[in-house]
Amino acid sequence: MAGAIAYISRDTDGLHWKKIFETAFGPIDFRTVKEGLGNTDDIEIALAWKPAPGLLATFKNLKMIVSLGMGVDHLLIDEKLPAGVPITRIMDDGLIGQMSEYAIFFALRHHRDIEKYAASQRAGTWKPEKFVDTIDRRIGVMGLGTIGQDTAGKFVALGVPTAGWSRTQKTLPGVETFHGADGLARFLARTDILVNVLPLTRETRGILDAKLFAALPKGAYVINMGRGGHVVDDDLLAALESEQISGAALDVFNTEPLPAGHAYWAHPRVQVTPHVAGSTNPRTASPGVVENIKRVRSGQPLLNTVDAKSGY
Ligand code: NDP
Ligand code: OXD
Repeated sequence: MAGAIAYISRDTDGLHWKKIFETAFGPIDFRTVKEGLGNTDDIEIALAWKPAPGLLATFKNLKMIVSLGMGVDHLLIDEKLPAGVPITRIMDDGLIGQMSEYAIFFALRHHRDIEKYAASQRAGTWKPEKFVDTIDRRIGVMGLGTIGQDTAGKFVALGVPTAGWSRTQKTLPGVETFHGADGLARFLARTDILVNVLPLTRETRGILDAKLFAALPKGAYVINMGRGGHVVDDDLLAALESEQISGAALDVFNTEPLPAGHAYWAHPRVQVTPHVAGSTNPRTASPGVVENIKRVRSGQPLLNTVDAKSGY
């Protein structure tokens, strides 16, 4: 039998993955961190979500690390990550679609004043809000990777003026694109609803700060589905207080779970969701993982590899 596949996540039991691998490969040696990993010298492949720092370095015969999330910051923060072992990430069409749904839902909820109407309904008041033309509610997507491109494309399909910002130059149908530090101010100045879907790296940590909020038009709305580490929380709270930012939908937080008593919980213009904008779906994520296991075992180049240097 080939080397063991280890499932390293405390969030779920991994049984879906076990079944998928048995269908693809027949009987397998599948181990989980919850049930015990046994002799870790047997482990060839590690599927990981937030592994304990230093754990992967103890697997002496590891051939591939697979991030169970599309974000990989949870792996790269491990200073002892075994050098030379390739890191790949899931490429999950289902999750990508969920992320776009999340952004579209909160953008439209803001654009169509649904929260205000919910408050009016509670008060028994018939009160049409001021009409805002869709072409005057400009979307800006920060991060034009696999998720940002899908999200931006779906906003374009809705007829919303859509821009995107990335590190390197991009050309995308219907999307006004900006890139690099030089393009950021122009991107922000034309953005009424900001969707953050950047990866968390040395360069992007704390990017959603007072300076960035001030560069958006007054009353802009923020949707953060990237990582909590992108946001300077005190700056966002101050921008909400001054109404520079009119509201925010936040899925990810500097500390997760969001601590009890945190100002976001009770903020009337903040919607908190518990890191669920996109959930890994083994059905849609597994074909790429199965393919990569075949590839690593046959010495072929891997798909969806992560560049540890750039951090994504
Ligand atoms: P990708 O790696 O495919 O794309 C990243 C994008 O960010 C690229 O367009 C890249 O630019 C851009 N970027 C990176 N660094 C910078 C920088 N310094 N300045 C400007 N742009 C930059 O990522 P995905 O789209 O797959 O995922 C993005 C993130 O979404 C994940 O890392 C994760 O944090 C988050 N996520 C959150 C989930 C949730 O449930 N909330 C679920 C899944 C993911 P370029 O194209 O030029 O390289
Ligand atoms: C991911 C996530 O990175 O769930 O996939 O955040």
